[in-house]
Amino acid sequence: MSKAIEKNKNEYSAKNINVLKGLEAVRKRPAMYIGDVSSRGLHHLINEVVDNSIDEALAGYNDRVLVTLNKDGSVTVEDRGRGIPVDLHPVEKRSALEVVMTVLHAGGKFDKSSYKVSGGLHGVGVSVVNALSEVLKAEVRRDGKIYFQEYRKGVPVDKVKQIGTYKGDQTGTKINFLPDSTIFKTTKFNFETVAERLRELAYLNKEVTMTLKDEAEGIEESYKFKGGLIDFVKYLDEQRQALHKPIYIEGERDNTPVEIAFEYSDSYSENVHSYVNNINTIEGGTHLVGFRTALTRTFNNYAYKNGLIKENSKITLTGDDFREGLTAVISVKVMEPQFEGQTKTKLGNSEVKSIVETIVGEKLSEYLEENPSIGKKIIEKCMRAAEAREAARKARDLIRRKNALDSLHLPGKLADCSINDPEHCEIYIVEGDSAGGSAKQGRDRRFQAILPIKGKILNVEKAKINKILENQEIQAIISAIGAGLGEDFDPSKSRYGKIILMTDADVDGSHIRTLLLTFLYRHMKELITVGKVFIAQPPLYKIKKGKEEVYAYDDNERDSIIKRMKSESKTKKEEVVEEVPKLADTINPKGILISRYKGLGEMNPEQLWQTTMNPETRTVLQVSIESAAAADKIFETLMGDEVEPRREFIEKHAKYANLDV
Ligand code: 0RA
Repeated sequence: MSKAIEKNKNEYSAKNINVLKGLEAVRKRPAMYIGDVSSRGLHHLINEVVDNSIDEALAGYNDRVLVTLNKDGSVTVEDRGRGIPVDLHPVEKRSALEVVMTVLHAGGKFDKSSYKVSGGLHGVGVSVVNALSEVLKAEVRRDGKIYFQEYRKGVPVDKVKQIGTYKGDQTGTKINFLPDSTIFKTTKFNFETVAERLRELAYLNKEVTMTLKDEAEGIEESYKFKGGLIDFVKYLDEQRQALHKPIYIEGERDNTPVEIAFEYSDSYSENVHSYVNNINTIEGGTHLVGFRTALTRTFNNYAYKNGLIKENSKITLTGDDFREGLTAVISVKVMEPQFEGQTKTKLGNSEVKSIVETIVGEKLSEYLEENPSIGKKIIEKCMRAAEAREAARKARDLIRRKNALDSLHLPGKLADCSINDPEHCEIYIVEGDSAGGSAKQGRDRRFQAILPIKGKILNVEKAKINKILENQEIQAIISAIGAGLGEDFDPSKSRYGKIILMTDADVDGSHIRTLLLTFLYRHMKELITVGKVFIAQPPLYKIKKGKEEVYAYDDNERDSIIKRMKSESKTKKEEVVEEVPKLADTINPKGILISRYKGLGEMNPEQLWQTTMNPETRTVLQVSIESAAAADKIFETLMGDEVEPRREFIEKHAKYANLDV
């Protein structure tokens, strides 16, 4: 064997060891790479592959992405990009395809001159998907040939092989993977969750058609929006009355393309969604600051120049006035994005602020010169907002003077906890005084506080801010949490580390929960983005057989408990017969008593503690915003004026599927 070959061989095996180490690291601590191993992390696998296909689209080489949820539980993602390169990688000494699929962060090693998707959990690389898959198959069409490689838990089964040729010039990549069930808590994909992301990507990349197929259900949906962000804004405002057609701004400076669509509607809330390299920057950042600054300055200049605000008038329009009723989508592409914040979804690059500010300033001024009637309408709307803001300030001052909002004067109904360490304290906001009473008795008073809420709180989606602030229940929530409200809201001042909503498992209960969530979402949003809001899960059934008493939290669990009890009865037949009570109609023949809890009030304090409040044994669902746009849409649909879309929505979703609760 010649020296050169020997050296290569050594190099090759050294690389192999590194690869195995890399894959092992991912499998050992998957959460480091994909956030968690719940349903959310599972769905990140699809996002990761799709992001790569979208990268090809951004580079101008792909117009179609097809995602298939297969019957065997695997997922296939196909695109019409350039195809992952297959030639021998000069440094790694093996096929580039194998490198991309097995080496962590190999994407970066291929001088792809597109915009990096490295925000939050995105951009970790397809090798992470490979490492977390029982089986992954990659098929590449490139230079007239079809190449293939298969992997098990990230390790190649064989070398990259040519398995055929194709006619025409349609290059592309097809990746099929089966998530590793020993890693993920669940391996069941949710059609709606995947659809939500593909729809979002279709709005953000108007040239791409996204298709989602569910083979088991036989459903297929395609998303393609010629209007791009304009269509996105229209969709967000579907159930609001728009004041004008969306305003569209597009421009590029220093290699940073900026695209924005916005409109004003009759709503009181602001619905602004920002993206960097297709990643939803839920915490905002410099691109958003640039947009807001330009909006305020340009509209104010326009208003004064055209005599819409008199020089001597008392009204000054502030940033807040231009935000009321504003629906906007901002999408920028940044070469080296820096992501900051709690969830790494806040753009930090300072240069982006002035880029966006300049582009919006120029283009919006031009637009207003050409569309004076729309300009006038918007200014008038903002003047009304300024007046309402003044009224709200007065209302707030009035209530403040009564000390109704501060935490020095806690609401009488609140049973506070005894320790004074927010991190370890939690507050249960409970529907109804009777359940509130049980919760107060059942709780661990050292760290659990209880705030009972009477009936349905105000629908904040439909009320003006002064009405919201006058509402007693809302005042109680604000002062108990103690972190202020709206612009003054400071999540670090929250008196509790967990805000847990506990409502009945019926229609009214779910309505009250939605009202509470809407309030928190609109006025204390950071509590949700930092993951402090939870939903308690009381059991739906109590199942009793003899001395054994178990709780079931859904119908499936109920059925499997009954099945187990029945099979146990078969083995001890005589004992069961003895125990069958006379009231046979409430009890099934095997002596199993099933009672359905209608409300929290039906449980005594001890039961409530045991099933729903004991941190050792309870389940609480964390409310998260995977996509702020989807969350907005949910609240608007559930709380808005129109009845028909709400009915349709509830029928379709039944639960808060998109909120990922
Ligand atoms: C590395 C380099 C290039 C493209 C890709 C990877 C790529 C990855 C995936 C994953 C799914 N679809 C994909 N398509 C492409 C650049 C290719 C070139 O320069 O020709």
